[in-house]
Amino acid sequence: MQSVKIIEIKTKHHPELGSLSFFEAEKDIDFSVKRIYYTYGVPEAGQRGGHAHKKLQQVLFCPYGAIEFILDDGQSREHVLLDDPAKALVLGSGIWRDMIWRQAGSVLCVGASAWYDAEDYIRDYAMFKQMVQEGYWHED
Ligand code: T46
Repeated sequence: MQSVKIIEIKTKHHPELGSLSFFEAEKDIDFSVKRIYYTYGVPEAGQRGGHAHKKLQQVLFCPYGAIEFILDDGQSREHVLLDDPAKALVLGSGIWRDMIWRQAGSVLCVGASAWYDAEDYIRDYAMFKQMVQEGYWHED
């Protein structure tokens, strides 16, 4: 699916002292990170999301637990499970996302390309579908 990428986060493992994962904006992802937010304390089977973004790009990772993403570009759907701290999902604009917490206490961390802007959200699925049909995200 265009605008959806799964990347492996570079990781250094230590035989006794665990692992350290890192990624660098504008190198491992092709945008700079202007905002960081994280979601936690969600019960098992809790659902969040239910929106798409007009412009925002994000890198999402789950340092603890398991979170399922149901991604929809208006034509097809794809399920992605973030259950590995060294795996990240890079989401461009124009992707509807629903998230289901598959493990209580799972933590979702996000690096976003822009400051928070409520106007960038599309929270009405019918409107999202209409924007896809009208070519809102169409690249020439
Ligand atoms: C996304 C998924 C993965 C702010 O005031 N500032 C912020 O930076 C964010 C992200 C949210 N908020 C407010 C807006 C709402 O009043 O926090 C409240 C909860 O946000 P929302 O219902 O959008 O949360 P999720 O978990 O459904 O969605 C979030 C992001 O908003 C969204 O961009 O892609 O995580």
